[in-house]
Amino acid sequence: MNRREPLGIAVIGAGRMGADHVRRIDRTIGGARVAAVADVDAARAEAVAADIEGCTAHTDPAAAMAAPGVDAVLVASPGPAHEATLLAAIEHDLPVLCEKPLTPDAASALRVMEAEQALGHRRVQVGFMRRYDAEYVRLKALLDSGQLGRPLMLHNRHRNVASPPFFTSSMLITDSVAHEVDATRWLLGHEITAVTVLRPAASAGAPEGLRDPQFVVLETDGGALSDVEIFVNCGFGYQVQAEAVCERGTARIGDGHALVTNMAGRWGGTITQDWSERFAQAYDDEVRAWVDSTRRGEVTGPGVWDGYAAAAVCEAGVRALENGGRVEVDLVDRPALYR
Ligand code: ISE
Repeated sequence: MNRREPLGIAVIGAGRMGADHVRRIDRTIGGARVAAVADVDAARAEAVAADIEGCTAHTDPAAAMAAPGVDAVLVASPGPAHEATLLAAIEHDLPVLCEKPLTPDAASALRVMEAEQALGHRRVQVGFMRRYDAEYVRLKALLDSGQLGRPLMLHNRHRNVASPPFFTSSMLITDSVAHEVDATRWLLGHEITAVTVLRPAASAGAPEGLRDPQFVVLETDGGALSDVEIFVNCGFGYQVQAEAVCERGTARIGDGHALVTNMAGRWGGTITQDWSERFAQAYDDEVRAWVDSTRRGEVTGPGVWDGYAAAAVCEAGVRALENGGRVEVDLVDRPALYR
């Protein structure tokens, strides 16, 4: 790859996330261009590609990856389609940024891990974008500094205004709590060893039959507890908050108090309404960091091991949701490539 040239990216999946990443690469971050777009819906791929000079549209991810000028791949298709795209990208030794989940379950994540190990070097970054959010980065730096002492508990709240029509009760774990699973592992530097899911009465604001909200308790190999309130039809806003309780103090992020107004005898602010607004800076910095490191020939950020660990924890979480009780997480030994 000529590193003075912009990185040519094939974006796989032109839905909400894919189209947002295309816009981000085209207009917000430097050093890269969208060379190809693929989507099962040809019209959607063409509509997204039409705005970008020299960008080709495809329905087959393999054709997009083989298109002229493609040096790297950004995967934003639905989770069940990731494995085939990742295996093809690894086969062609292409650098990848893959939206979460890496794959929907631990077995398929292991197959991707085996392929990357056979290649002999890391090629895949997983899109756990909270690791790039300015507030999470500050919390991580504070915990790592040791000033607060050992972290004992992490309290997380994750609220969405409304869930999409296809959302199922297990997706509260696999699609939403997956973020807290990664944030817990990353912030604490621990692996998650067991999951318990408690189910309060379902909200009348949730679609019929959806177990919403849920209360998830994650146990870690460092002896910490991380709890997650997940409420995907809270109705009032998009909120992601975390509070670390440590031996000598606590630290909290996500209160969203950037602008506080005083008016007519009241004080207040606004609540973001979705993740593209709340995490805009994180997405920009994540894609920018991936482009920059790829142009340097390096792989940084969360990788296949992190995607696999999250998938294994979420799988245990779904079993805990369905059968009740505490479910242990069974991870394979961490291969040398990911140590
Ligand atoms: C969605 O897929 C995301 O990744 C969002 O960050 C999360 O808040 C939402 O609950 C998920 O459905």
